[in-house]
Amino acid sequence: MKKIMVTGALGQIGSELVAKLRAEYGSNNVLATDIRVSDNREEGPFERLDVTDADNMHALAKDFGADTMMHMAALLSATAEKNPLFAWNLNMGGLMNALEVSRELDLQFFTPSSIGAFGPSTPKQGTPQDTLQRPTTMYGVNKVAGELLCDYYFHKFGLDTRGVRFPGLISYVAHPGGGTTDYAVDIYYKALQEGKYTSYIAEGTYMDMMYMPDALQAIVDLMEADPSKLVHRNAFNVTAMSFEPSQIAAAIRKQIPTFEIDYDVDPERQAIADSWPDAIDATAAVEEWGFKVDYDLDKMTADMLEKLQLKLK
Ligand code: AKB
Repeated sequence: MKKIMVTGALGQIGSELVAKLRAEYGSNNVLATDIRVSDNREEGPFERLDVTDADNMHALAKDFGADTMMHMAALLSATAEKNPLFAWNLNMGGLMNALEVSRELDLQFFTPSSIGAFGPSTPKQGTPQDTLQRPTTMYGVNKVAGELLCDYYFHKFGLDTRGVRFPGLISYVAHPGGGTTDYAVDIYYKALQEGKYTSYIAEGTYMDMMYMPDALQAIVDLMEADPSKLVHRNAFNVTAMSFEPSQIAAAIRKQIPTFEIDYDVDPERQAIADSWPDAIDATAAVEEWGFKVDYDLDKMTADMLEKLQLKLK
């Protein structure tokens, strides 16, 4: 049975990932850690951890008897752009510590990269797995460096590092904090609460997206994959859909016919979105470890609105 330590466990992905892993592998086999304090500790082991504190990270992983590290703690793109030095220290310092602890204790390792690892010179349509990566954001610089570091630890030390490039992730559970793709979550809340949404991303701006259940399954599937089948190890392109704001609005209108969208573009987040691909190609993930998704835009929208309605009651 696996013993998995998760950093950033109260974040957008972490909070649902911990629940999924506990359901798959048993509550006591998943140690949730975060810089914040959890209010539902009774669901399984939880420890406070600042990922820039390497000694504490090592001690927690060792005491828990971890055999797997899932390093999720990171600042997202828009927040990182507001405080680039802090982002470098947290995103790179945290990752380096997590890789070192994993090397010292021989842990299987997962960390997510992002579509943010691509830049304006990357092909925008059908973005290949292996392509130009010259991002123009601090988040993107961190993600490319992180992908390379994870590959380095695999080749140099034989560490079993694995990762995906996530697109925007959409969920009704935890709110994303400080991402560029967050509009695609906010829009569902506003649709139910106010019947209208003002988008900070311009009409016509395509970005890749995925519903959280598919993202969590992708992590589990990649970590369970036969290593002999993996040509790539880190940063597999994964995506479920690509849309622009008026298309998600149209999908919502199928459920809420009176829903309206207008635009008040935020130049900073728009510039980030413009530097990212429109639609990436996930063929390598499909071929090497059977990546698949259950949700397209309409199915996700129906589920989001149903679950969110219950949550907002
Ligand atoms: C963000 O918008 O920063 C993230 C991402 C695509 O990595 N959701």
